[in-house]
Parts: sequence; C-alpha cells; structure tokens
Amino acid sequence: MKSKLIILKLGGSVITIKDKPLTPNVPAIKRLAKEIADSRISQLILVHGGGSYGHPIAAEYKIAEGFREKGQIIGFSKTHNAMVSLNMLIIEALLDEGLPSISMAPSSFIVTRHGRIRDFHRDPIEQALKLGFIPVLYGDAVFDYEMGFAILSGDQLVSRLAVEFNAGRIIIGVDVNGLYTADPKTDENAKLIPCATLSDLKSFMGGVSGSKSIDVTGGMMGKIFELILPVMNGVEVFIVNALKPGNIYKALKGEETVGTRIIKG
Ligand code: IP8
Repeated sequence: MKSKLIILKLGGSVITIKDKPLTPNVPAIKRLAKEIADSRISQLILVHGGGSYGHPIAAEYKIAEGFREKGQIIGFSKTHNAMVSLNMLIIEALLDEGLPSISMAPSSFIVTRHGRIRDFHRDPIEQALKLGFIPVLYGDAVFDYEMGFAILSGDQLVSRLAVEFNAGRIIIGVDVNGLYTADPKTDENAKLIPCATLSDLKSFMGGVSGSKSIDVTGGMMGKIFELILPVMNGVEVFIVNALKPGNIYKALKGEETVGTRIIKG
C-alpha cells in the first residue's frame, strides 16, 4: 500500500521576499498555513528553504565552501540564527491554524560529509510523526566531517526524508508554475513541462536554468538533482506554484492543478 506520508517543501522564494534581506512574505506564510490546515493531511513533514534569510548571510561568509578562517564562525551562527527566525514565523502561522507543528533544527541531528548527509538521527522525527505532529525542518548551516561546516539545502533534506520515511509523495512549492524548458522569468519561449520521467530529469540536468537570485544551494538545478533518488524509490513528485492561492491545498489533496508531475516512468 502506498504510504500516506507527504513531504512538503516551501521554497524560500515563496515564504520570503527574495531580493530584500530578512524579509518574510507574511501574507503567503499565513495563507499557506491555512491551506495546509484546510487539507487535513494526517501525515506531513514540512521543509522550508532559506530565501532572503539564509542565503545572503551564507554567501557573505562563504559558509557553503566550508571552514577556512575564524571570521566565518560568526557567519555560521548568523546563518543558522536567520533560519531559526524564519522557521519561527512558519511555526507560529501553523500554530495559529491549530496545527501541532514542531520545529526541528537539522544542524542538531544531521552531520554532513563533503556537504552530503552522513549522520541522520531519525528517532525524533519518527516519534513525532507517530504522535501526529508535523515536524518542520529547513535548509540549515550544519557541521561537516571534512569541511568543518556546510550548507544543507532543504532539497537534499526533502530527498533524504522521503527515502528514510518511505513517503508516498513530495510536493515542492516554488514561485513558478513548475519545470520549464528554459527560465520562464527571462525567456518568453519557455514551456511548462506537465509531466517528466526519471530519464527526462537526467537530461534536464544539462538544460534547465537555475535561480537568478542569490542561492548558495543551486536553485532549480539543485532540486532536480536531489529529486532523482526519491523518484527512483517510487516517490511521486509534484512541483507547483505556491504563490498562487489554492495550489498547495489542491496538491495536498491530490486534486488537479497546474504544475510538473515527476514519475519513475
Ligand atoms: O533554500 C538553504 O536551504 P534552501 C538554507 O532549501 C540556507 O537551499 C541556510 C542557506
């Protein structure tokens, strides 16, 4: 039987104003919390991106390049703290809707090696899910065995969570309608791809444009790369525009809406 667990990623470009440092998109956050509550999904893990909170600070202190000099240490703390602040806004919006959300800081139970998850302590999430909580995680500055520290993208986290907890579906909420043949923000000939298979994904790796704003974890290309493993494991993926009201509700309910579906093929 297909697992009921859904992993929902809310991109940083949805929940923050990407070109204004440390600026949340409060109306979007509140609306999305309501859509999640209205969907009445029973098993959900929420992951959010960094947007104008995590990325500019991580870029300023070159956190993704690993530890090189002492001056970066304060930058690691500031990057993590910015993510905690953003996470708090999400948690508060979910609590306002009566949802039992629980913040879980990836840096406290994940250690990476060369930027890839190596140690992952799954028990807190597992226990939380069993009791009906909604664990809320985020892309974070994390400790790394080789590099000292690294940036763990929300997308890598989504991929690992989906495989680790045998999710049925991943829903990725972004600020465009799905995957396109080119960057829809700069190329008017870009066409939406309604459905893609695993082999399509591999060929897109060479062609789909990444995000233009500061994104230390690789934008759309990073997402596609991370989605390959869960799709191989049979997890269905749906990429949808979370800035359009109602889309996340419909995606959670499994109702038809514009976006890109990714299947094993
Ligand atoms: O926005 C990265 O997460 P993402 C978060 O999902 C940080 O790539 C700390 C830059």
